[in-house]
Amino acid sequence: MMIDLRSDTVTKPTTAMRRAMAEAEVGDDVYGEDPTVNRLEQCAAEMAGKEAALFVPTGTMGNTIAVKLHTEHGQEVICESRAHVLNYELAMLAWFSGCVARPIFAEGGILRWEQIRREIRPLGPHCAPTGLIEIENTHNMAGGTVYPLDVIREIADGAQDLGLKVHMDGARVFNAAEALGRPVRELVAPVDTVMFCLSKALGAPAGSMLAGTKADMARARLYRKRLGGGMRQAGVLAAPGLIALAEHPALLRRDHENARWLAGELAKIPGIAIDPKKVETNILIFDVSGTGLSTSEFSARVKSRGVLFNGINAREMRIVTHYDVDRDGCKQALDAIQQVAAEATAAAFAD
Ligand code: TLP
Repeated sequence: MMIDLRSDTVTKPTTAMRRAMAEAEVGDDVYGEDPTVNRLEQCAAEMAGKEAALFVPTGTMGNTIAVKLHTEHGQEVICESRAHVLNYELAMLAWFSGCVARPIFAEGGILRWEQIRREIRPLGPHCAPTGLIEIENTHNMAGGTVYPLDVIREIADGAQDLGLKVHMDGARVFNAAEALGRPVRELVAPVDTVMFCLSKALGAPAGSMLAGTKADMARARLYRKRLGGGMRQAGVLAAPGLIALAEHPALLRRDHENARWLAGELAKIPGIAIDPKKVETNILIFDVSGTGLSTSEFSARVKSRGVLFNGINAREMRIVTHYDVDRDGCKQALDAIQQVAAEATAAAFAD
């Protein structure tokens, strides 16, 4: 059995989820007649404190629809330079919405209003105007970092004063809520739309939610159809989503504890660099270049010891903790990492 720490997307549906899928009451969701999807959308809207929510197959589709809702062709979308919307969504900003990204690098992935304000552009003879501000919470490639509430509020207030909308890519907003000890609805109250994933740390086999105003979600439904996301008897997927929302937020604390524990142990390994204080949720990003190995070599060597995780560039690797890997699994992963690093550093000295 491999210990799979590549992502929290790899979580398998629980027995309760599989049972709920088998027993789900369904209808045609394109007619709005799937009772389980309707319940999920209502439940998600309540948890997000928004008027309405829409069930979408993926986080990528949720973000794509949100960008389309708030922008016009030929505009810029401000985001952090390591944002998922910019780097991992096949240029959907451009492909579907006709926008370009205006990336800003921010320490820890957390943008501040002051940085954003400097990059906002009006329409001019040379400039494309800003159409939308996008923030990612938690920030995946910055290591699962969490937006402080006052920073979200400041960004949303500043944007509102200028008539701009804010979308939160909250793929892991439940992890942010757990880390802050605040309900999700409080974190997303200041933003216009939020997308969050059921299929990541919350453990559902598929699906994400987009939440916002009733009017925006009515338009979003049409964009979802255009993108091929009208899913008919989708209740079989919504049913595990309801369990994910009801039961799995409470499990995230354990994932965060495992991540912090792993970070503390990794920091002790010669050749590996990580600041455990920066690990706030379930994502660890650490530098293995001190071992003399490339990240692809490092992942190949841990894989041969039964552990999976990958590089995000030539020096840094990412581990994501989740409910399918308990503390014992994390210990086994740590053993493998210790062995690989020790062998590599010993070989480097022998050279
Ligand atoms: N993230 C995946 C990969 O695409 C990198 C992962 O393994 O972490 N926003 C954020 C912040 C995400 O991390 C992801 C997926 C998405 C959006 C997209 O969700 P899906 O995969 O459902 O399209």
